[in-house]
Amino acid sequence: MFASNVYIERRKRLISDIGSGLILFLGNELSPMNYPDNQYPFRQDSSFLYFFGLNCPGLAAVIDTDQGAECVFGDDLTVDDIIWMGPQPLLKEKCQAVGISETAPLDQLQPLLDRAVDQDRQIHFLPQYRPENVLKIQELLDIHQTVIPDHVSEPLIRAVVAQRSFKSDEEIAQIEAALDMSYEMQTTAMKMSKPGVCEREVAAAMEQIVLARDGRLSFPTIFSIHGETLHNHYHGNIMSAGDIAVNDSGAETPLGYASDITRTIPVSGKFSQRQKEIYAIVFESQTTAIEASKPGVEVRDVHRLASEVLVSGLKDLGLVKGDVSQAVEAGVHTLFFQCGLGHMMGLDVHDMEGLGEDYVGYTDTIKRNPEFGWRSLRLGKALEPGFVITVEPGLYFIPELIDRWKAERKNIQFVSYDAVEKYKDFGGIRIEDDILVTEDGPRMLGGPIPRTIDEVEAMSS
Ligand SMILES: [Mn+2]
Repeated sequence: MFASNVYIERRKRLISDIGSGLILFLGNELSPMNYPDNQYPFRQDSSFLYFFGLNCPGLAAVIDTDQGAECVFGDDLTVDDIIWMGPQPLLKEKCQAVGISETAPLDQLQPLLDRAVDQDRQIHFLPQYRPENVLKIQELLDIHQTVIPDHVSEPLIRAVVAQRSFKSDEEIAQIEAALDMSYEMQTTAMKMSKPGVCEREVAAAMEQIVLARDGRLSFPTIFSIHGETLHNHYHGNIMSAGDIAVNDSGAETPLGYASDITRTIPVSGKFSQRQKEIYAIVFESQTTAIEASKPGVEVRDVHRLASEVLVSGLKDLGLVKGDVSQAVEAGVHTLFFQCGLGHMMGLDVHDMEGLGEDYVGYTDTIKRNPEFGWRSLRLGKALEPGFVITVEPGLYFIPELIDRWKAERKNIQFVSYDAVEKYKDFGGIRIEDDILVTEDGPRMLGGPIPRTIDEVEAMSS
């Protein structure tokens, strides 16, 4: 964990932002896979980690903003537990390391909250995404689970987003530690991707890299020769010469910080001419988007710019015709680029998504565009120094989507369907990097991972 002062300062600011009432944080529980004692690896809630740094199950915390009091609730292991799990530091000891002096057994949480309810005090809590924590809120606060979303605290969401959106130096160092693992993952995948190798061998090698470094995957690996499927988690294809494999993968450090990098790898070691042409368009789109990622610039405008570069490149290849900006205005890019340009990244790979994407990526005046493609843009608002974002344009040739648009004669004035037909077997290309927005402009985080055609080919052959 970080120095205790980091957590103390974060909570201090939260107390002053919220002003009155109690704040209730629920940590995560161990979650069973197939029977109660066989559990998924534990992952603490990211906001709990952010404010309390305590990476163990079975905890809750209450901050009394009126009195400035903070208490962590949890039970120490019994001798029966220690027989199975070994000795652990006492909760009190763990809490001292994050600047909390008051702890209490879990059974004292309910009476404390009951007293607060009796006194008509407000109890702030965040949206819950785990069923057991939904049930805990129902029990603790006597709010039926179906209406809990109506009772979450918008001021608390906003206060948490306001802090977590701006990464401190020690957080940047964590993200770069995750990116060191990404470097190993990506370059290993480039070297391993050969004709006859199964995708899952590469996925397994990447997972070994993070496990051996006391990390884990920050999300299930996407490694596929069918990169046109945006979130393809099937790893059963045998790679052949001429295939390109999309490797969208990330690591998480022991403190919980993520990386998220995508490279597209030529299985034979060399891209074909056609693959080079599409790769070069995505590369130019990404480079342009990264350069544009400066403080004050709205990401929805960067997304539009990146889309225009994509469409302009496709126009040069004869797949699109007409005026490029009018084509993007008409949504032509969404035939080839169906998702968003990127998202915030930090303790969650899609940072704070559990708090509500629109609180993280949009504002009261900058609203999400509900149209196809645009609605998948998780982050649209203006960039500020301290934001860490991903920039991940791509071109995806999805046969079913092409067939549907063609049948509907959709955007027929802009799309040369006869030319697009020839790309239905192409697959997809995505390039993704993690960027810190600074006063001086964008900074690509981590050591450089091969990204140009020449660099990727050199590492892949
Ligand atoms: Mn991403």
